[in-house]
Amino acid sequence: MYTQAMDIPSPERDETARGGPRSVREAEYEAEIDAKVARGEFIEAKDWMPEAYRKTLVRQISQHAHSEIVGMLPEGNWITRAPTLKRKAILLAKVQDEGGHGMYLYAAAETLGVARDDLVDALHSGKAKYSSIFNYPTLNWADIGVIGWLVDGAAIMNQIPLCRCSYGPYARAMIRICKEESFHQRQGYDLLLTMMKGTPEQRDLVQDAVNRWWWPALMMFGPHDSASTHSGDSIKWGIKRISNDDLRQKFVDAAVPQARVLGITLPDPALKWNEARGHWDFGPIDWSEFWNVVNGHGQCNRERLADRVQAWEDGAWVREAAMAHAEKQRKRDRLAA
Ligand code: FAQ
Repeated sequence: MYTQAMDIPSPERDETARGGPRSVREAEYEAEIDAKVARGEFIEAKDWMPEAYRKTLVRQISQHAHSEIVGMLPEGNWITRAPTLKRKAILLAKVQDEGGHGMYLYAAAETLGVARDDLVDALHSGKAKYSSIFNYPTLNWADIGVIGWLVDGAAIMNQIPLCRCSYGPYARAMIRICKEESFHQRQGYDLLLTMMKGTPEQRDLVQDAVNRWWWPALMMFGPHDSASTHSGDSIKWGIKRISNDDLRQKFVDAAVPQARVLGITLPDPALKWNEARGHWDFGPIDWSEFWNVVNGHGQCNRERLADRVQAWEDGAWVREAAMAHAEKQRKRDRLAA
């Protein structure tokens, strides 16, 4: 259902996927792909591609799509409690945007020959990952501003280079997504600036939210480069352009002056400008917390998945109605023809 798959049967590709020997033709194709990547050209859905390249794209794009969809939950929780009509309208638009990003990304993944139902099943059964960040709770209104500032800020830092990723459908989806994420980041920062001009209690709420979200935001960039299993291949294939640690550093360098303008303290006593490196040094990340959350044991993992499964089940009638309508339309078209 809903697949836009273009999975053209390829005995050669299937043989290699099973770990069989590479044919001379396949080695030639692979050299062609490497040359295309080196020239900065896109690989498109109908082009031949190495099976491992296709698999890594399906993994990354679908996990990215799941993150956008699960990412609607922490903020969605605050739509009914937004303090003004303006903030409610902004938050509604933002959460809808995240839903849209999930849809573009599922569609991009489908061009690689996978069905959306299978991707969604993998999320619901806990087989597929989604970003660790969405397993933290949103406890006060300032969390909404901090998600915009830090979480969307980290997302943009990671996603701008994906606009130049070697797979055309993913790169093109990222262009629009990044434009929208940029609005998300600004609305979050604006919300925080407003709260910081308010009462001492409002300023305390902002500081409390920053204290809770800072380290999880740094974890969004993925494990340390030395522990990043996929980076080597992904950088070789032009999927990832910048390593996890380099992006994390760029994010810290951008966030420190923004924190100063806001008037909050980042919860890291080791933050220090390093003149020689031309970057901000920062303290060690608690990787045991990161892996704990990634492996399903964070504060909200169970709740998030349960909410997604419930939403999927509640929406079954909509999918069935759409399919029934499409079937009726097809019959009508056949009769008319
Ligand atoms: N959380 O070898 P690497 C957003 C996994 S969207 C959970 O370094 P890779 C918008 C990784 O999958 C946020 N798992 O992996 C928004 C792999 O496991 P696997 C999502 C993580 O792929 C804002 C293993 O660790 N963004 O925020 C995480 O080369 C506000 C080894 O890692 C994207 O998905 C993590 N943080 O690099 C929405 C961007 N990090 O698959 C609502 C696209 C790593 O072998 C509100 N993705 N893992 O089982 C990427 O750029 C990359 O996939 C990375 C990870 C950088 C996330």
